[in-house]
Order: sequence, then C-alpha cells, then structure tokens
Amino acid sequence: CAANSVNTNCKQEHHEESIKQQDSGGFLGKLLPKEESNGEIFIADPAIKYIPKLKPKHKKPQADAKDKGIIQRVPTGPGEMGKPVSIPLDRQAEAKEKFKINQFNLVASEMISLNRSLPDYRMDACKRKSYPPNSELPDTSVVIVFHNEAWTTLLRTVHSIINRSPRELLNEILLVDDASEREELGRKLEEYIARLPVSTRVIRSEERTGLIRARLKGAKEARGKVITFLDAHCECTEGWLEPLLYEIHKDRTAVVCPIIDVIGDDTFEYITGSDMTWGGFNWKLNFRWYPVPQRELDRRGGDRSNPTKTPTMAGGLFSIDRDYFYEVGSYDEGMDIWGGENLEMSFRVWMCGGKVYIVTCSRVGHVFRKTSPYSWPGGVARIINHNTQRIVEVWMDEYKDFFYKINPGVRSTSYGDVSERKALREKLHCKSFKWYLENVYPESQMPVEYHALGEIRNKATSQCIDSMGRKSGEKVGLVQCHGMGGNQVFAYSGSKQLATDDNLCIDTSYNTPVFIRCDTGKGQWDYVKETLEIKHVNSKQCLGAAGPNNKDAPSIGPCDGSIRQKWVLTDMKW
Ligand code: UD2
Ligand code: MN
Repeated sequence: CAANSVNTNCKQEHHEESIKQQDSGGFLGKLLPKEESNGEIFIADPAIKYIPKLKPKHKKPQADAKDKGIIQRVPTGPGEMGKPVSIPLDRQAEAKEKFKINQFNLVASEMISLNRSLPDYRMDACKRKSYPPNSELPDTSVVIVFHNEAWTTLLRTVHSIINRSPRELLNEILLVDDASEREELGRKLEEYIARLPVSTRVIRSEERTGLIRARLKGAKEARGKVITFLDAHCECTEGWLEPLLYEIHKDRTAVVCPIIDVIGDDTFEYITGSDMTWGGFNWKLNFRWYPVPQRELDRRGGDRSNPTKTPTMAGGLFSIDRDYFYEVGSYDEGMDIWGGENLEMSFRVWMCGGKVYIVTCSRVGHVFRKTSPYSWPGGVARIINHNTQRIVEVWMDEYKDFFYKINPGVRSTSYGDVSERKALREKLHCKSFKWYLENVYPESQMPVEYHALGEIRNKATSQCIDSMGRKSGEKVGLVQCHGMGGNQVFAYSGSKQLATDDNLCIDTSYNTPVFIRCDTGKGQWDYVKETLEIKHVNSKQCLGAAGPNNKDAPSIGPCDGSIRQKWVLTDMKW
C-alpha cells in the first residue's frame, strides 16, 4: 500500500496485521519481563533512573550502587544506550513488511525495552547549569496526541518522560487518542497506564479530528501550569525538562522547544541533532532547518548553552505556559489533520509579543519518518493547502504573494472562514509580518523589500527563466513560460538579487548564468526599466535569450541593445 493511501483495503490490511502481532507476541507480556512487572519498572526517583531494585540474588551488586542499596542494571539489550538495533536475519522479511504499518521499523522498536537507557547527550555547560529548586519551577502536563501509533513507541515516550522528569515537575500525562483503529490502543492502554506512578489518562476522540484539534482537546484537560506537547514517538533524555520550564519561569511568554534529536526510523539509533540549526521556512511555507546565523550566535554571547531565538518551530515538541497558550490564541481550530500549525503558532507568538526559543540544554529524540503512515481524508494536498492558506491569509499581509505566486493552483482549495483568527490578531494588537521579517527573521528566503515577483520573460522568444529545480552551482534554465508558478517565480529584491525559493539566486560564472546561494550576498543585477535590460552589476554584461550552443539556458554577454536582451518582469512595483 502506498503511504498516505486512502484506500480502505490498505488500512484494513494494516489493521489486521497489528492485531495478529498482538495475539501472537502479546505486547504486555513481551515488554514487561516477569522480574520487572511487579511494579518496579517505573522508577520513581529521578536520581536512580534505570536502576530498578532487584533482589541481590539476580545480579552482583556494583560497588557504588551497593551503598545505596540498589543494583546497577547493566543495559546490554537491543538499542540500549541509544545504540542501533540489528534485526536477526530470520526476522528481516517480517521487519520489512511491518515497516509499512507505521513507516518505521516496528520489529526493531519491539525489540527495545520501553525503558531503554540513553547516554546523557548534553553539552558540559548544560550539565553544570543550576536551576531554581523544583518547588519554584512551574509544573507541566504532557500532552501526547496520536492516531494509530505503535504501542511500543507510544509507551516508550511515556516511560522516558516518567523516568527522566523530576516528579514534582510532572503533573500528569495526557494521551489523546485521535480515533485510532487499533485493538491494542483500546482498553489495554487504560489498563497499562493505570499502573504508572504518574497520573496518566487517555482522552478519546470518537472522530478523527487531526492533530491540531486533538491537541486542543488535551490542552483543555491539562491541570499543570505549563503544557508540554510531544509527538507519540519520542524519547526524552536526561535533564530535558528543567531547562524548558526554567525559561517559562523567567518569561511566561516564552514558547520553548528542545533540540529535536533523531531516532532512526530503521535502527532506532539515537542520533544527536545539531545545536546550530534553527527553524525557518521557504516560499511554499514548508518548515525547514537552517544554520543559526552569526548574528544570533553573537546575541547569545557565543555560549551555545544559551537558548536560541528561532523564527519558527518544528511544531511537535514544545512547552508553553497554559494560560499564555490561551491568551495568545491556542491553535487555529479550522486546521485539519496535519501541517501548518507550527508556522501559524510561530508567526502568531512572535508577532503578538511572545518569543520562540530552542533550548539547547534540552534534548528529546523523535522518530522522523520519510512518509506519513496514516490516511489523509480528502487528500494530502487539499489538507495542506487548506491549512497553509489559513496561515498566509491571517498572518502574512502582502507577503502572502510569495506563497500564491509559487503555488497559483492553491487558490482553488477552500480554506474556510478565517474571520475569527483575523479578529484575534486585531484584539492582540499583533505586529505586521514585515516587522517579523525585519526583526525576527532578516535571513528569511523572503526579501523584505522587492521590486518584482513573478516570471522573467524574454521579449524576443517569450521564454522564461527557470530554476529547473536545480541547486547552487548549477546553471540557470530558460524554457517555455508555463504560468504555473513554481520554478519560474523570481523576486527582484531590494538588494538587487534575482532570487527564487529556498536560497537560490542568479549570478554568473565563466560567462554562464549560474545559481548561487542568496545568503552569499552575491549576484547583483540592475534592471533598467527604460531598456528592459538585466545588467550584471559587477561585469556590466547583459542577460540574453539562449545562445546558439545552449538552447535551454540564458546567455550572458556585452549589452547590445537587441531585443534578445530585453526582459519583462511580472508585477513590477514601480
Ligand atoms: C511535524 C511535527 C508534528 C506536527 C507536524 C505538522 C515534530 C517532531 N513533529 O511532523 O508534531 O507539528 O509537523 O503538523 O516537530 N496525529 C494525530 N492525528 C492525525 C495525524 C497525526 O493525532 O490525524 C498525531 C501523530 O500520531 C503524532 C503527531 O500527531 O503523534 C504528529 O504527527 P506526525 O508524527 O505524523 O508528524 P511529523 O513528526 O511528521
Ligand atoms: Mn512525529
């Protein structure tokens, strides 16, 4: 079955498969070996993580552990200490087959303990930091929404929270089931969590609402001072919670994310992510990771253990003061299934007076998948276009043109009524998107100032400049104009660059127009209104229609006043 398939046979197949596993393996039996199922698997004191009290006859006590009356459990099982799992030869076919169910290696996940150990990945400066006593920090409810999540990843998320959070700071865990269709996520889940030492509840949604409304449902029930949202396939590491809560303690309008580390979808290896990336987005409004610019490193005084101000967040993992969450407009209830809510919240929080941080002393792993395993009622494109239009219409002012120019077809998707969200923006006296670009995200792919946005059409041949989906270093294309946006949309920026989406600008190299990265600042062109010439500022040469040797590329040469060197830019602003 294809990913994102809405074919009910596919869903049925997956469903049956998961029930079969359930019957033969017995998740609970398998994952709670006898010695651990007597109530001791959940480690109450965060100071003795992974060290269940076993009777001395089981294992020899280790020197320092002996003094505390506890036995060190040497973690040697599959995946312990974040190591990759290798699937035995005789289970590889099964693993391949079961990968389809959740779009990650279910067999590997089932081999790993729900309490798997992980190294302390924090940088030294983080380990040395001291925080106010727990009694002074706000406590948190953790809200995890899921639809057809695998039992093992869901429960490993829960166990990692319990094992690695100070009890005073963890008010409760709320599992919001967004109409899952899997047997094991039914009553069995309630039975299982009833034995956990931290208040854990399952909140059920009868109908599939999508992750945004599911999170709202969870948030409504939350009793902690802070709400922490996590995806249902995460693993929290040592010391993850305190630095998040500390930032909110200092500033209740701070929305804080951990560094999101990668749990490999195939081996479940825990791979640390960089503390030098932050969140951005391109013209298509796709969330993207980009390197943190020098400007922000300087602001943090060169100390990488200080939180990074980030223009946007990935969306799945963050903490927010519960009252502030509602004050700043919680989520847009009009958004369906998946996508866009992270950018919407990032824009909203920044523009309406809050901040978004990546707290580099907090690390949580997440299983990143290549495709989505669940169904998308009504189609993936429809859902994402619907959600994204709701963002651009409410928050992006004139800059919404970037999105519509590159995706003209989107306009045919309805996006519902956004008047309430616009009223919210008014009520909160939020700043403009231009303010956001200038003050929060000057490195954005969207130039704050631009003179034209659209196709660059040659006057002689009526062909258009086209990025052809190429990368920096590759040559610029010139093909039939198609009027469909995409690779034929360029902005002529205030800094005289000819920029297309995702940091791609036109420059010349060895007398050939090529793409370079816009953030190099290179590639300046004068557009001469009177003569319609596009003139390279450094070399004074003109861009022209295709030469005789290169039919699908623009030429560059001495300006000769011919019609082949005349260009029409769309939507000129002067
Ligand atoms: C990322 C975020 C995710 C969300 C999404 C954009 C991270 C690590 N993940 O995608 O949290 O912000 O971008 O919307 O930042 N789910 C439901 N109902 C649904 C669909 C999904 O409850 O109809 C659950 C799902 O089981 C999971 C969570 O929502 O626990 C996020 O979904 P995902 O893991 O497919 O999203 P991801 O990580 O690709
Ligand atoms: Mn996820």
